[in-house]
Amino acid sequence: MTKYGPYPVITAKEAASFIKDGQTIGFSGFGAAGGAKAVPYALADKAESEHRKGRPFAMRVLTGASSGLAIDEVLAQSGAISWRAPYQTGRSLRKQINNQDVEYVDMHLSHVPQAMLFGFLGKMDAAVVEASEVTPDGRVYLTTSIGISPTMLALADKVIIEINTVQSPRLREMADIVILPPPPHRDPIPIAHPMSRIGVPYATVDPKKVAGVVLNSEPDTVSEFSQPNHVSQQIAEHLVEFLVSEMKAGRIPKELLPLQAGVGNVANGVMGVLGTHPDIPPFSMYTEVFQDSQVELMQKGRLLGASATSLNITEDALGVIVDNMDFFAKRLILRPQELSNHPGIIRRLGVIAMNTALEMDIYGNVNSSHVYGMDIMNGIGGSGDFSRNSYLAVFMSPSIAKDGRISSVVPMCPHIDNGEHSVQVVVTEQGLADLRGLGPLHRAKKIIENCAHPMYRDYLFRYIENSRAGHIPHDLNKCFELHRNLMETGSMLPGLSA
Ligand code: 0RQ
Repeated sequence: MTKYGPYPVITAKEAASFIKDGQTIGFSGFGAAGGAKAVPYALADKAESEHRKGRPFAMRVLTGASSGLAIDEVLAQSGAISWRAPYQTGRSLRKQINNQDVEYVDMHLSHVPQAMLFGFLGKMDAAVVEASEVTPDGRVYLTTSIGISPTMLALADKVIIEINTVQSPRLREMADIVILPPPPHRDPIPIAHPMSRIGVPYATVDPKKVAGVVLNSEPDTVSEFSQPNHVSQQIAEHLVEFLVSEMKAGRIPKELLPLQAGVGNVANGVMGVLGTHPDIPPFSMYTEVFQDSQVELMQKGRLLGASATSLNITEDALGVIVDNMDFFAKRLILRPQELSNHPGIIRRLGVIAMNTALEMDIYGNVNSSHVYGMDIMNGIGGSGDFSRNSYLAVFMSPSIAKDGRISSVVPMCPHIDNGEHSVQVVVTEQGLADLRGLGPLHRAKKIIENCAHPMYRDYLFRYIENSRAGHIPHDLNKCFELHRNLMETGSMLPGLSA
């Protein structure tokens, strides 16, 4: 048998044979970065073969956040997932979740490692983790993401390491790994700056638990974001104007504060615009995922340093980092997600959080995850970790979707990820509403006037006028009328299109 140090080299199929129906399996990866890529395919084949024989085979699947195609598409399509946490973005899995074929637990991402450690998610039977190296004494050098891998390696009964030969061993230079002990044994976390390092560049596994090493050479497959369109451009301009005026007023220090930017096309576009604006000084980021637009900003000296848990970047952008590692390793830190998204650190550093909403209501509650309050899109992700604890929480969204058939400003959100208490600024391409210090009615007027699309403003104003008075005026017969119309006719205001 071939060996990798003291560990047997096994095939992905052999690795899959260790995994049984009903088990809880953790896979490395945060977004498409650093995910296990060989064993999931073998597990999909195993599931299909078992199902053909009339035998059940489905796993409870945990990852750091969403995954690459291997899990939320391939494994899902083969019916190999029965339960999934804490986040996903796959079309196939989304459909299965909304059909109740897969049980889905949508979680704050900073909670996941500690929920595992506290035993809140049950026992982990096996972990499949991508690495660039595992040493005989159990040091595991991770690749493009850290996520929950250190915790999985510590807790899983059995471990399979996918050694990825195309991932640069120099990626370890960015890793800063520590597992927080459970309460009551916690001390203050000594991160006082986005670039503070407090750990070691490797995760640790008990070598006796390593069932085998699978050799693999598949790169991460991160899809390209669309170029910022005029809507993201306008959102970014409103936001930059606001940040600059806050700096001038002395409410944000003139060197700015660390920024966090959410996921998706809008957030990626906004970062691109914000990073090149002449009135915004060079800044740092304390964020969750590092995206393509930030690589160039770093090279140009606009982005001074960034802490994240994942390099969710295209192959070309990763090539730029690896080819210039002496430059990037000093400016990029990858941490476990309980630290990249840690509420206490976010509050200490004064992070300005900028996340995306599917819809917001007139009082400033935000829904980022559930269409009609029922159908999952992706999940809350890290948006709650950052917003609730930030210096300033901004939510952005185009004012309309689907050619105007949907308004993203509604009377009441049928699902709320980030409540009015955690949301201070909302912005659409129409404008920005600064909600700080405003009571509910004042907030509503500002959001409708500044952020709602003109097509929907009269409806929204009429809604407030006809609502029952109270601290937060509402009409419980009508608060979901727009959503009901959308479900029944395909348009929130029937007959309306942009
Ligand atoms: O549908 O895909 O059919 O075209 O939703 O909308 O405008 O492309 O937005 O890609 O920026 O994603 C909130 C989903 C936005 C994302 C969300 C439809 C619209 C389109 C996507 P199509 P856009 P984006 C971590 C931060 C939660 C997690 C998070 C997300 C599709 O940002 O998942 O914030 N966020 N993590 O047509 C029905 C509405 C709609 C709607 C838009 N009101 N109803 N459909 N769409 N509005 C923290 C970090 O540090 C990273």
